[in-house]
Amino acid sequence: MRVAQIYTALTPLILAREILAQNYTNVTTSAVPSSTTVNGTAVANPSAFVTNLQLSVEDLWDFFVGPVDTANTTTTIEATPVPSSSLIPPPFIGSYGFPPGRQVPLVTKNESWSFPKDFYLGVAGASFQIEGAARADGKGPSTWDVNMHRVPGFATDNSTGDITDNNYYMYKQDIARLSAMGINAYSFSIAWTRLFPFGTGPVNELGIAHYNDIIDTCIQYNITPMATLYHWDMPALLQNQYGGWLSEQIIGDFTEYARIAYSRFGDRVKHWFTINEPIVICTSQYPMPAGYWRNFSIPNVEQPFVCGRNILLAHAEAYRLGKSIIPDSSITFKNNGGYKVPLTNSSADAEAVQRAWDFNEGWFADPVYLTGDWPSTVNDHVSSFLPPFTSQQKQLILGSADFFAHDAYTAQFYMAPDAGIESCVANASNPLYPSCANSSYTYGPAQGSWIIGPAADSHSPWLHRATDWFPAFMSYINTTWPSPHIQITEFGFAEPFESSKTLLQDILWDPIRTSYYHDYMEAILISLSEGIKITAALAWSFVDNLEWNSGFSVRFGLQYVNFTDPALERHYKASFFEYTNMYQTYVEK
Ligand code: GBH
Repeated sequence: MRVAQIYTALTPLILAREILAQNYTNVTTSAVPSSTTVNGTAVANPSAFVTNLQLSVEDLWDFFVGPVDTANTTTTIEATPVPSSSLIPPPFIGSYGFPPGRQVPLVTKNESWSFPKDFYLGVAGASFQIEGAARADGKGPSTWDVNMHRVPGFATDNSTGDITDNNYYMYKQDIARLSAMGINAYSFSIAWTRLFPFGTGPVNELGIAHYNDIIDTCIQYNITPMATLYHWDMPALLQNQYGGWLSEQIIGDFTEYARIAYSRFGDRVKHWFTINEPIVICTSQYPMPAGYWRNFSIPNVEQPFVCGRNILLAHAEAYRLGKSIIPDSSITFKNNGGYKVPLTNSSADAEAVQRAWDFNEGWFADPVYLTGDWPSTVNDHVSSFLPPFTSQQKQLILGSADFFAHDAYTAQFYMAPDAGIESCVANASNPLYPSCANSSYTYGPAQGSWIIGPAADSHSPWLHRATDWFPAFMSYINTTWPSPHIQITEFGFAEPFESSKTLLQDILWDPIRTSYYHDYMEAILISLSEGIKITAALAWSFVDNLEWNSGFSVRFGLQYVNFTDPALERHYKASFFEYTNMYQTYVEK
């Protein structure tokens, strides 16, 4: 038996022991009216009995998660200056390592390209993926803490977020290392469960103090802090009480959380993202693993859309509230998805591409940037089980963003299903239903069936270096969902086989990721030269981290971390130097 399974079996005993140990004297129990019958006689139904038992944050951990691992270092580490020997770019960055006197390939700068002076050269991370310190300082458990500990195989390598990068204690050094590389913006996420251990109710001042210091440290290093309120770490209690994003109750609780974050940090943080990638939350995090959470009997196939409805409303409420608390703020949500290329120029493939946009980006972007409502294809699908938005709700949603934020990693081909779109739309058991857009990573046979670009690590099969499509992608966003400017809030690459390399210097030379950043920065420059207002590039991620269900077996970092080394020391990879080199080469002086 795995440790997690043993623990699941033991939990009721441990909980009972804890309760006795803490001498709960005021436990009362009652039967809410509900009856069943025994031999034809009505009796109280025991499944409706309740208790007023009070649970502390620690009880919650014992109940939901059990013991967690702790890092070697559990106090905040002061930053030490980055030694200049760590800041020497590899010989192939910015020039070529040919010996003097030889012929060298032509390396020139395109003088018609530039990054504006106020362009954000940034990096991004997310609380659950980097912080660790899972039970420290009053933090409550999130759904990710629970699932990773309890659900066998939830992460392919059985990892948890207990320690990961230990950024909760190492953030000062992390920020100093970003500054030493010339980074001027840091996009981090706040763990809801650090501010509100229960998701709602009392505010944890130790959590506030932590993010206060992250923000102050950024400012000390001239790095603009950008905060995301929700990057997937749902308070476990809210998931269990009412289903998290599946209940309208989340709107009020999320808005209260946002209110505290805005009012405590808004004097220094002006850049806010309400929610990271609602598409991913609603389509791949719901339904929650069966048997671990209270079931609210919403059919599995409806859950993504129930979630989508509540997220849109919660985002819109949080946006309006943010603008009232921090008038000089810039707020939006982070949309995501790759560029969608029609496989052929047939009208059926064009329709499939449109449906793919509708059921991905358009699902959230159309309501916020265009109409206050979903695309008609999505509405056609949900109208049988969801109430339409009222005109008040539409007004609330429409315009609830100051700019367009996109996590734009890659591109993919789309085409109509073999049996046609219509027959798929009429058949709910078709695996492509309801979008009914088929997809592929390879060109069609007429183009030789080549892949769209070099593949990333096999644990991230969705990701290819397909940066050539980026300028078309940006002009699509610019014309489809007009907004004052666009930020690339995440982009990055998982170097193939990186986690099977053993030699440090070998790991640090990451050729495909390096070329990804090179080409991506050129693509942004092309978009800028076409007049598209892109104001930020935020690379994912500044350090190797916990890649959700792929655990630590896939790496997105611009810095390497050996997770078996208790010091969790960071090392710059070649790609980091290429990223900043491209910016330095092209930023207006
Ligand atoms: C980002 O999402 C996340 O915001 C970030 O936390 C994460 O670490 C980073 O990506 C790197 O993955 O495997 O075919 O089912 C990027 C968008 C959407 C990409 C879900 C992967 C799964 C596709 N992600 N998608 S598939």
